[in-house]
Amino acid sequence: MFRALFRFSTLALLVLSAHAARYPSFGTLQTTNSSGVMNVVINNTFSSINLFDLHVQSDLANLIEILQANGTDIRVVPESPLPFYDPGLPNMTFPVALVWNITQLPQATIAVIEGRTRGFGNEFLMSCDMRFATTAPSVLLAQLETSFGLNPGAGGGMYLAHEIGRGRAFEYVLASKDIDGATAARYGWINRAFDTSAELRDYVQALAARIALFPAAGIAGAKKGINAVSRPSMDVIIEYAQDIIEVLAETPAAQALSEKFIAATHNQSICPLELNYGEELVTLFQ
Ligand SMILES: *[C@@H]1O[C@H](CO)[C@@H](O)[C@H](O)[C@H]1NC(C)=O
Ligand SMILES: *[C@@H]1O[C@H](CO)[C@@H](O)[C@H](O)[C@H]1NC(C)=O
Ligand SMILES: *[C@@H]1O[C@H](CO)[C@@H](O)[C@H](O)[C@H]1NC(C)=O
Ligand SMILES: *[C@@H]1O[C@H](CO)[C@@H](O)[C@H](O)[C@H]1NC(C)=O
Ligand SMILES: *[C@@H]1O[C@H](CO)[C@@H](O)[C@H](O)[C@H]1NC(C)=O
Ligand SMILES: CC(=O)N[C@H]1CO[C@H](CO)[C@@H](O)[C@@H]1O
Repeated sequence: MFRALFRFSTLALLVLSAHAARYPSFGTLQTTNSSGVMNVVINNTFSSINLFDLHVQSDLANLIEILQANGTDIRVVPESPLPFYDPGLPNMTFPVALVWNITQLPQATIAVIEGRTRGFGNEFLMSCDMRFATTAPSVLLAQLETSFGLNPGAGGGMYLAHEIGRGRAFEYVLASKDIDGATAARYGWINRAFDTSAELRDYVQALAARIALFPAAGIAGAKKGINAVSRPSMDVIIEYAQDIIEVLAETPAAQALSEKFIAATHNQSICPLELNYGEELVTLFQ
């Protein structure tokens, strides 16, 4: 059983799924585990920018199912395409249910960030218990939906309001600004930013190993209490994030902006607009 942690990175590779999975498996996650610590690396080879897309969501949903059962083997179930609404939480859409489920895993979750993580990617980071990054220029975080005529539909703005405060949440969410690792650490968006990858990895592995020493029940119990006072409720996320984005997504303004973005980034491939969205987004409005 995994008492502690799994670690996410925007780095590295390959995968495996030893279990018969409920959703299709795409091999976007590489997991290794020992001594109660599981490392999970997200490497989405279906996307040149490691997009948090349906492939990653499908693989993560399968992993969540294993972790919810505390690492025990799961039953064999037929593969099915991703549903729009989550079958187990029918008033939540699949991605919203996915990040909601991550918040309440019994294990401690630690996100390790070494690249750009925006939009739903940032909502995923906020759903983890802790976040660590480097101060490298490649680290840029953003909750950028407003620039698409949308709102953060999985509750990212709500989590940020709690982590960085109301005024800063408005500044970064409404202006869809990028934040670098050092500033993110100063504001509380992430726990800490390290100067090098080696320091980052050493710190997180030591933290994980330490947490993994302790009995699982205490970790799960402590998480429930912290969640109760720091995480928006399911109803608040549904009513004030998910329901709003569903309406906004249908508006001509939002659809036009998405189409413009897809065209300008050649369907989200590596280009200045993707890499440096916070600075470059103004070109979409010229
Ligand atoms: C992701 O996986 C691909 C294919 O296996 C590999 O070439 C690439 O190096 C991996 N990326 C990282 C950052 O490890
Ligand atoms: C997994 O472990 C946690 C913490 O000990 C416990 O609350 C939960 O009921 C367990 N889940 C299953 C499916 O056994
Ligand atoms: C979320 O967890 C519930 C159980 O609480 C499960 O029924 C559902 O399939 C899970 N969904 C995802 C996307 O992990
Ligand atoms: C969503 O469904 C859950 C049960 O899974 C229920 O507790 C909650 O009240 C529902 N919320 C909304 C806003 O429909
Ligand atoms: C963009 O790429 C995705 C795969 O990442 C593909 O499913 C989709 O059809 C592409 N869209 C366009 C407009 O090329
Ligand atoms: C969930 C998971 O990946 N569990 C693996 C942990 O590592 C052992 C071997 O070290 C595997 O047998 C488990 O399947």
